[in-house]
Amino acid sequence: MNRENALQIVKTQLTEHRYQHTLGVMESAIELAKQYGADPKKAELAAIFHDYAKFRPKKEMQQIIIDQGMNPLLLQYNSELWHAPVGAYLVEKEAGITDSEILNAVRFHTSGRPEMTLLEKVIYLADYIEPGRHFPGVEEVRELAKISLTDALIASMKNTIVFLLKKNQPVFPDTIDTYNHLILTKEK
Ligand code: DGI
Ligand code: FE
Ligand code: FE
Repeated sequence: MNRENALQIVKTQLTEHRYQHTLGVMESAIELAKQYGADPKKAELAAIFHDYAKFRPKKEMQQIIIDQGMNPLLLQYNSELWHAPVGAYLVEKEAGITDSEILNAVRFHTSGRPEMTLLEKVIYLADYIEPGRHFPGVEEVRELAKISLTDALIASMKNTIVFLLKKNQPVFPDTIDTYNHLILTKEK
């Protein structure tokens, strides 16, 4: 699928604001892919589709999580987490994307997972640093992304975890596991 077709499909699923965010993620993902040796075409498609399910009704997402045998723990945590795994499922079913690397980049773009692939890391980070993001700490992560994919990823996960802790929100185990794995496997 080419960029134009993909964009046309996601545009029907998103608000204008979220569509602009998607274009930003696309731009950042292609740049990071080229810089760190991931496939820029896969990065482009994964970025375009990463938030595909963002505006699906909660009830629909809940049902998909149950019916498709996804991690039942998801249902106990913030529903903001659901659009990632549900998105991977719907992007395959409705948009006909079959590439498992792209689908996994969509699936793990919110929580991450230990042993993330290069493409998954690129999409996770691009989602965090795309030009439309303005939260505190993002500029430092943008600078780190020029030097080290791992360090930038650790910084973005750390910011996200701290953000959740400050709001007294639970942190999904995959998020913590990913953070721990990155720290434990980081070369000293
Ligand atoms: O969909 P986006 O807004 O572009 O970004 P995202 O897919 O990274 O979603 C992040 C949202 O999910 C953010 O509002 C925080 C919320 N969230 C809730 N629990 C967790 C979580 N995010 C992560 N990474 N880990 C959690 O445990
Ligand atoms: Fe998202
Ligand atoms: Fe996003």
